[in-house]
Amino acid sequence: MEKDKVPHVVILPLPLSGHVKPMLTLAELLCDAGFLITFVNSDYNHDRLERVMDIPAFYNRSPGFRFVSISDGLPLDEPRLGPIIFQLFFNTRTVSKPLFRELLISLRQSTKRSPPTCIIADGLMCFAIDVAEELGVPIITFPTHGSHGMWTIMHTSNLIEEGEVPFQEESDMDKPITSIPGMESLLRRRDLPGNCRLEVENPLMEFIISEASAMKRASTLILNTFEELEAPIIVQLGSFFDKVYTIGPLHALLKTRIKDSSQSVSSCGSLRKEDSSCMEWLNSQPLKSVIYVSFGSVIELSRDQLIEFWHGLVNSRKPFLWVVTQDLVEGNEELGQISEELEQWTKEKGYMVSWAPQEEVLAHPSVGGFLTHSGWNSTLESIFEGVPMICWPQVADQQVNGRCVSKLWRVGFDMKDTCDRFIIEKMVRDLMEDKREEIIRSTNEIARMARGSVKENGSSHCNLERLIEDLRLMSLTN
Ligand SMILES: *[C@@H]1O[C@H](CO)[C@@H](O)[C@H](O)[C@H]1NC(C)=O
Ligand SMILES: CC(=O)N[C@H]1CO[C@H](CO)[C@@H](O)[C@@H]1O
Repeated sequence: MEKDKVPHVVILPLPLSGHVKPMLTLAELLCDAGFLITFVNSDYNHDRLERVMDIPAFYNRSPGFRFVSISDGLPLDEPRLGPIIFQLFFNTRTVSKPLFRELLISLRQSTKRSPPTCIIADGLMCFAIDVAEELGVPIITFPTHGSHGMWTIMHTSNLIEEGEVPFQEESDMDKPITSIPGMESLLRRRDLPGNCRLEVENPLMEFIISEASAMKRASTLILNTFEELEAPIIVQLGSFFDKVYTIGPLHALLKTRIKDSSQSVSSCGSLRKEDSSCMEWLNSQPLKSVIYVSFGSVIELSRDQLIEFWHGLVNSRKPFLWVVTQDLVEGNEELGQISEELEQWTKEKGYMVSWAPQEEVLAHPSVGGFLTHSGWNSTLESIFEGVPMICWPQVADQQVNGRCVSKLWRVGFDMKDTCDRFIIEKMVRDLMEDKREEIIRSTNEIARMARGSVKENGSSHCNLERLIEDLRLMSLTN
């Protein structure tokens, strides 16, 4: 291949860890295919990545890979969680866009590496489409949601036109939603993305609607899902995009394609230091006895909510492994006095860590259930490992994911809009024993399909091959 014909893919995630992780995984897979990769981090995330991984050693193993970073417009010492994340969204257009444009121009002029031949950008970073069009570089959009979440978000403006949104939060939250084609009998008001509970004039609504509409200007779509899980909606998405590549679960595809994936950079993609001591604790627990609890990286709980979860878990009398991040409680509110009972049980039957190696935890034979915020990436990991879920969705696509988990795929129960120790206790008991029968068969069946999809000749495996071929062609015709 001539030097100037090497595919060079510029990858631009939304600077939040749930989005960075799947993008990094894709970047590694493409690098493994012999492509040059420029991965565009925010300064904040890059700084955190440097703390958890040895980047020079990684460059040695993957000479085609380079990280660069640009500002996201927020102060470097401000944690990216809670409401400040909305500011981060808006900043992408004002702060990140001109920086990204400059970056692309300099990459083109660089004599060290061949010029970019394609951009892959997060579905919430549509400013990149403007830049790509202006500079004549092909662009692919990769919203890191599942297909159902994505399809729902794409219909936000239809929901408003049809008068289904907005609604009062106290109003009938179980009213069915009918104006999303292909999902007529699935969603209720309470299952719509968190932002649908806002006023239509809210800047966040405006942001979501315009991103969803801009995304369609990219002719190619990548999704971290697999055909067997969401086929009917994937077909519908095909009417908006020339090409749709479903290549998930990406973390599993990476493991099947790259021999030594323990060395992979995406294993550091959660951008937090993992506490592996919980693996030993899990070794000492009975088969499928443990409920694993994690609310991901951007959700904050009030003190009361944390206490409800804690009581519910303890009262269920099941051993639990709980990820309690330093900033899990809103504004780092003091927990104050904790009852003797909670402390005692937690000491005997619980284990808390500040961050867990989630993929390994879910794969551990002692883990029998997952209490999750239903972020897409956690949902996929749990599906892949055949671990049934209790969903406590809070924002964005999480509400849709929770509905799919409970109603469509029947791989868990949805606890949305409640946070009460009695309900939590009952749900944990249902999941771990009383109603496990109802869901375990479909959980195993869907896990089997997920595994099949990433194997040789599996749907996601083949789709990645096609994507790689397509990216090669792009670099030749560009
Ligand atoms: C994949 O498909 C090809 C062609 O049909 C076949 O030769 C090969 O054995 C298959 N591989 C596996 C692992 O099934
Ligand atoms: C495959 C993957 O992306 N996994 C990550 C999903 O996000 C959680 C929370 O940020 C991480 O812990 C997982 O490793």
